[in-house]
Amino acid sequence: MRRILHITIISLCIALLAVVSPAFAEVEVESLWLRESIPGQPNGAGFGTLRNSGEEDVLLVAASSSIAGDIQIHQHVREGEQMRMEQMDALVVPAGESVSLRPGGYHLMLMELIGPLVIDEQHEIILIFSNGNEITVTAPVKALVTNHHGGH
Ligand SMILES: [Cu+2]
Repeated sequence: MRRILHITIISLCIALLAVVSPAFAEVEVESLWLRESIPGQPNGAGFGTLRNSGEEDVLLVAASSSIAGDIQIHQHVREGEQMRMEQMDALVVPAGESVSLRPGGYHLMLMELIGPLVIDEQHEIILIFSNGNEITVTAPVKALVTNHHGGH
């Protein structure tokens, strides 16, 4: 009797584990926002956090929006004294980790904007991941606020 109960409990545990651990990676997009357009700049930029709660690495492979002719994935790379933007084929979001897209780092580059990005407007951005996830996010336009350290 005791033995049967024991086996039942083990079976239950295995069943629970199967439910709790997803078989494939899960990606979430958090607080995606777009930078207010700078006059004379035909391109825009998007920032936010990509979170991977799954057990496998996932790559952001593409993005699109009706407000831009194309969206590229960019990073900033240092070249001597200067920072320069470089297009990436994909951005890796490691298993169980999150990756931040922020000014001066990784970002979405909105090419050929159909119009300027105005504060408080919202635009839909579609993010496509290597695991087949296609996530549509409504991103607000915000002013670019730089961090002031000291300022004296
Ligand atoms: Cu860029």
